[in-house]
Amino acid sequence: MTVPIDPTEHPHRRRNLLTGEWVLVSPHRMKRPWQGQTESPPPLSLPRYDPSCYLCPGNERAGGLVNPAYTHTFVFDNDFAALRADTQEGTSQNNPFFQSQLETGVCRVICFSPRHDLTLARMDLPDIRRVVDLWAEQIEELSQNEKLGYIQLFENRGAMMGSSNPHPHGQVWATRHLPNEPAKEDRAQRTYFESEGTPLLVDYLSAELAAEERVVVENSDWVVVVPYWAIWPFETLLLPRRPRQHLPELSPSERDSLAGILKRLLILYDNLFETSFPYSMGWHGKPATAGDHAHWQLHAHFYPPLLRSATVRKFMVGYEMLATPQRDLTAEQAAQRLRTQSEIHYLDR
Ligand code: H2U
Ligand code: ZN
Repeated sequence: MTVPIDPTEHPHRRRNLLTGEWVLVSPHRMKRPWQGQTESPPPLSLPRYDPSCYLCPGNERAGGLVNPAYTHTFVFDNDFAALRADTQEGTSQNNPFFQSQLETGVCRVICFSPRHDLTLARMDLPDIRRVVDLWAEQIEELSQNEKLGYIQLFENRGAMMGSSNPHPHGQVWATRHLPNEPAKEDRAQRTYFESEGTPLLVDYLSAELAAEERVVVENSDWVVVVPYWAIWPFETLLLPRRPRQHLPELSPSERDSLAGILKRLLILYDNLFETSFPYSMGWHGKPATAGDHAHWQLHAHFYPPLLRSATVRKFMVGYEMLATPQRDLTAEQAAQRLRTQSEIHYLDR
């Protein structure tokens, strides 16, 4: 006998269409008590300028270079880059047990604002638009380097996500090879496109808009959903309404509306637990290699670790590390919690 799944009661698993991997959903477990680790919340107020911050304008960095007196955004080569641009081409080791390939690349740090005390959630729309333009410029510029095959833009926000500094900043790492996550997404999107003739995430968004229950915020060009297969409690996926393969393709008005939806989403996040919400976010767009990437749809992932409050996070440990990710709160409940927050930042009320 087949029993219909009640997603609010029955343990079930959901498939991530972008990776082919499964997440276990155990909705009945939310009520279990928590006596484990709690985190310290981020400091309540920061100075506009911190003389000891290596990202503030005019300050010296760890490598000895001095930041200019920048007034909007500022990009520099990471002083402790994980990659080097000059490694010899094409060298690999093909021993069946010890396989390796030389990796070539570029690592840069992107300061979003000269203001030490701001976050994207609290920046003005024209300044967030400048960050969008800068992201697009980085993709455009680095894509022209034929040694680079994939450009990853990301932001680690908050000490809980390993950010080394509260000053608003992100990073770009560009590599010759396609990294693991974009490689899985490339395969899944290509397979879907070959059989259906339309991009996977364009059709997925239509299905989410019809279902409504996982939509968090939307505007004329963009939609944010808690994806059906979310792993992190309040994970979201930001999608353009129309087919767009990478950031440089966005029109001026799509960049403005992107700044708008980013701010709205990040305010909902901050309001959820009245804290500067930690997360890792990043953009996935088409690879920088030549060839047909019609199967690619641009999107951003937000992976926030918090679960119950500003101080209780989700741990990805035992079962997650050894078997499959698991969540208690359903994606629908998470979307509902986010959607019903005020759109006015708690610090501005
Ligand atoms: P995270 O906060 O996401 O770790 O990013 C900060 C980056 O800034 C980190 O990769 C670099 C670190 O290597 N950095 C510099 O390039 N110069 C410095 O003076 C300090 C930090
Ligand atoms: Zn600073």
